[in-house]
Amino acid sequence: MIKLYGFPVSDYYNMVKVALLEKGFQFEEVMVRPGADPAFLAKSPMGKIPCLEVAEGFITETNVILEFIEDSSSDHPLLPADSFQRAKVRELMKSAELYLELVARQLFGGVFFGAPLSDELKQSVGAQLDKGVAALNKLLKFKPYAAGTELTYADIVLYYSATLGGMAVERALGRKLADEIPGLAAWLALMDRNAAVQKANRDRDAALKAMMAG
Ligand SMILES: N[C@@H](CCC(=O)N[C@@H](CS)C(=O)NCC(=O)O)C(=O)O
Repeated sequence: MIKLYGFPVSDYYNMVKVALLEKGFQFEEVMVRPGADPAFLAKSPMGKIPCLEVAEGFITETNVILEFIEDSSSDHPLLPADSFQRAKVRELMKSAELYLELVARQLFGGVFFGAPLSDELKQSVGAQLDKGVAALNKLLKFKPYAAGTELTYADIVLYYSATLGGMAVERALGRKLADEIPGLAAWLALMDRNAAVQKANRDRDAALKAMMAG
């Protein structure tokens, strides 16, 4: 059976988990924290999560895993059939990751793990965010989904980038993504009703609770 290695608090892990759930794959979750444990590095060369194990071996890098999931099952496609529209979905996936998730991620140490958050860092992230948000506003459709009328991987990547990233941005910079991205709030509410997202979020919240308690 497919195994998903990682930790349910991770936004990248949840992108893959939601895709597997949404496509109806059977899989087992293996709890592992990212790091330099040689046994894990043998599976995930950078020690990052998520990592997917299939019959043939291991796959890392979320966007690559998502493409693999799509290539592995034609049921319930999460990419459009038309090649231009597929590219537009991939453009949104990449933009959400590069210009929102990875920008906000620079704040995670300060916001979630008590590292120093310098004014310089906040200013730099704020300026990167201005550009990222402007770019996303040009690409997002919200009709009602991120790339158009159907749920795609762009929704899944954007959802976890905008929720965890949005939390860090709000706490560190006092900026609410929903105030800057028209349509985001209604779309987040739509995504919150998705059964796969609900399952991943329930597991995430339980893992967070256990982390806080222990
Ligand atoms: N490029 C990786 C990024 C994944 C990633 O950053 N995962 C985090 C957890 S959310 C991680 O493993 N961090 C540990 C590290 O960066 O060493 C992907 O697309 O899967």
